[in-house]
Amino acid sequence: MDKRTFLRNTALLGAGGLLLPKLDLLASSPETSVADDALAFKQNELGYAFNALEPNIDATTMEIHYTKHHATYTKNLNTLVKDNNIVEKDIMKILKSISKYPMGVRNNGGGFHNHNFFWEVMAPNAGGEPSGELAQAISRDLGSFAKFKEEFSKAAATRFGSGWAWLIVKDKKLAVVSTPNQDSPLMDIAEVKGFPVFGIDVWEHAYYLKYQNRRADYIQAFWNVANWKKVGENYQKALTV
Ligand code: MN3
Repeated sequence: MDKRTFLRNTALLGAGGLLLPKLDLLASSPETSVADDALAFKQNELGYAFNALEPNIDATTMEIHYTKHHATYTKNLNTLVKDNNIVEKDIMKILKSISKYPMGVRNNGGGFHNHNFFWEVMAPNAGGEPSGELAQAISRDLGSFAKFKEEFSKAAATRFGSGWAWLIVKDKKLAVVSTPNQDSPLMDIAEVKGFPVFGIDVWEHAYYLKYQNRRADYIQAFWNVANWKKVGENYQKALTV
């Protein structure tokens, strides 16, 4: 029996009143909650260590970003889903009709989905340039890889306050956009709607510990961790939706 199964079983026993008070306390602590397995929305596992993107993104930033910021959006979303009796389990469907949901779902559902997406478009030993159909599409729709980098970097640098810059597919073509706060181009309220294939978080929590106010330096370093393999897969997927 693994730890989680043991704790779930003890929690279930606790619900039946069969446990000693000491174990009952254990079962009610947050990290051993019986509800954990039943949560509607979960953080994707990080596919690499917190320090794997050093020196471009430091380990402490990654750890706090994943275990605190992203974890909080996820926890809040699950609470909102429960409190508002939201039955939809597909986050993309929720985002596509976000105007019908409370503002908290827009903020936390966006934060939940954007970060799951973000962890995957970064990788250790990555960077360089995309290849294949993605590379061809970038040249076709955005001029060249160099022009795309310039346009995307500018969108990220000039997003006032907190938000994201994105490479999206709209009407089968690539475009660069940015969104405020935790909004996603998938949302029906987005200024320009599309399917995101690449993106950068430009909230200060994504870079402040290492780069302080130098957002431009963070954006420049971000190109060194761009996971073009995953972005290429996202692009293929985007063409089918
Ligand atoms: Mn963030």
